[in-house]
Amino acid sequence: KGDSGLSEVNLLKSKVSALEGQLKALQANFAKYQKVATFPGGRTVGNKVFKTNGYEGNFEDLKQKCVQAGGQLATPRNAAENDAVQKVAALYNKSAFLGITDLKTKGTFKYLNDQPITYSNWLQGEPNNNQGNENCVEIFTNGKWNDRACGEKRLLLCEF
Ligand code: 289
Ligand code: CA
Repeated sequence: KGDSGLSEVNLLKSKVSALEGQLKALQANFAKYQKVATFPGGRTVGNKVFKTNGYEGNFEDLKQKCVQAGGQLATPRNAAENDAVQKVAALYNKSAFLGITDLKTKGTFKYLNDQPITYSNWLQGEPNNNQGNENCVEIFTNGKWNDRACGEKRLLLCEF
C-alpha cells in the first residue's frame, strides 16, 4: 500500500505538470486571438470585446447583425467601456448606435434586456427627443451620446 500510494502521488504530479504545460500553451494562444479580435477595429475591457466590421445600417439591422454574430450591440456600462467604444468609433470616424433605447418606455432609456441604464454619457442638452422621434442612442467619435432616430444609418459596433 505504501509503494502504491507513492506511485499514485507521482502519477498525479506528472498529470499536474502536463496540465500546467497545456494551460501555458492555451494562455499564449488566447493572447494571440485577443490580438486578432482587436485588430484593427476592436478593443477589450476586461472580458468584453467591442468590435466593428465597418458596416453601416439602421438600428434594427445592426441589432440583428450583432446577435447573428453571437454578440449584441455595444452597451458601455462605465467610463472605461465608453472609452473603448469611443476609440473604435473614432478609428472609423463614424457614430455608432448603442444597445440602448426608449422604444418601450418613452423618456426612460433602457438596455436591450429592458433594465434601466445605470451609466450614461449624454452630450449637454441630450436626450432631447428632437421632433418626438429619437428613441435610439448614437455615440459620437468624441464618446458623447445623443438620442437619434432609429432609422438613421450608423456604424455597426458589437460587444462579445
Ligand atoms: O434630426 C435631429 C438631429 O439631427 C440632431 O440635431 C441636433 O444636433 C440636436 O437637436 C440633436 O439632439 C438631434 O438629435
Ligand atoms: Ca437628440
